[in-house]
Amino acid sequence: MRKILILFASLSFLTLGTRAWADSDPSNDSAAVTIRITPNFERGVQIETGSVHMDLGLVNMGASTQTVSPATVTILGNILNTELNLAASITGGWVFDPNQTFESTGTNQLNVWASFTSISTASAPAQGNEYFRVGTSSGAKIISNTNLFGPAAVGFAGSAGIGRFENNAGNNGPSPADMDGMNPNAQRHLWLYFRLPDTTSVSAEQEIQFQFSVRPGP
Ligand SMILES: [Ca+2]
Ligand SMILES: [Ca+2]
Repeated sequence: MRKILILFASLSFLTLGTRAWADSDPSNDSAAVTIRITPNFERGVQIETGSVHMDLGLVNMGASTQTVSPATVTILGNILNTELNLAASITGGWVFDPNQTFESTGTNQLNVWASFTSISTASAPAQGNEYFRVGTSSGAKIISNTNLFGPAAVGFAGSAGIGRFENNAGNNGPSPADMDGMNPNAQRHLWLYFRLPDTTSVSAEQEIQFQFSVRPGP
């Protein structure tokens, strides 16, 4: 019995010997410094129209015409996940057609489409369900009650999928054509398609301008 008591006392002493005690002011037992760095990022867009015929010339009333060479749109900068907004205007007296239909019915109402493809698409696409299509959520037609349009999202603002002015390749096409979440140096081809109204009240040349601006995705 005496041996057991001695062993117990020895174990208790060992336990007490390894116990740590807090010092009198624990608040200064560690210190840290925080450095702040803000990325000086850049987000931009560039359009090259080198071989695009910008003057489509004399076009018959009710007829269709389109750009036969693409304008190349390049995403610039060093930050990921860039998307585009499109604004457009007509100078000369005409207005945009107000409906997501293939034909306009009103005097001076110009049907205008803008479609993006991957840069592997080198020849002008035909109008159909994939390119220059109509539709409220994914149509490629610019509609307005006036000569001014937008700015409106190309693709989807806040999400991904097959949005406006994109082709049906959407997010999963055989080649990159998605207009959602693009990264620096991404390139797309822009094609423009027009169908004239059957009647006009003005004879002057009509000038259609397309303006792209960047926005952060998704
Ligand atoms: Ca998006
Ligand atoms: Ca998309």
